[in-house]
Amino acid sequence: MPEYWLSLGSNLGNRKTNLFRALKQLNSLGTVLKRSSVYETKPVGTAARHNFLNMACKLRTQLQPFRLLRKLKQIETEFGRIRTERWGNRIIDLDIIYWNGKELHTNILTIPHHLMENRAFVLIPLAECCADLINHQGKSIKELMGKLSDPNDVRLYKRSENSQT
Ligand code: A4P
Ligand code: MG
Repeated sequence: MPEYWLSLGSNLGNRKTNLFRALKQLNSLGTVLKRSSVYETKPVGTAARHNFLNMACKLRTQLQPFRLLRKLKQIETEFGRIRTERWGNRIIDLDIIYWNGKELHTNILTIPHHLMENRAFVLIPLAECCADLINHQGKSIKELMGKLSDPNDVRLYKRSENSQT
């Protein structure tokens, strides 16, 4: 059955609640096998102004990539996400990072996610779950992390803040 690594992000409303509500929704699409801790991250790009909470998870589901993308967008819409500017503030953002070590290059969907390898807010949570995971170019998450320019923009959200309740 397909397995995906996803990145979750929120910088509007109750950010932590948004992440855990999204995880619950993801569980209805299959099984969330692993999740990282929650990280507080400085916004990347000029359009977002508030700090994000980010998390990574591993999802096993029967859905093939395009169907999964459609479901992720549905969840984002149900959360009330309104797409304004690219890279702008959002209640929830759900991105597909990896898919069974396979690649996909289309206008609608690119896997691995085209920017993930430069982004501390994606790589650091992912590394907590799977530092040894090897990407399509034979590089591990750990290796990719070594090249990050902004690792200090990501910090573990406090332990008390990290529980689900
Ligand atoms: N799309 C293509 N490939 C994928 C993929 N692998 N996963 C397409 C998900 N979507 C993919 O996405 C735009 C289009 O990308 C989708 O219609 C889909 O067909 P979107 O979610 O509508 O818009 P977006 O999220 O603003 O664009 P994008 O390019 O996904 O931005 P990112 O990369 O998600 O960046 N700073 C911090 N600290 N933390 C964050 O989480 N997020 C962003 C958004 C900017 N800055 C951030 C964070
Ligand atoms: Mg996105």
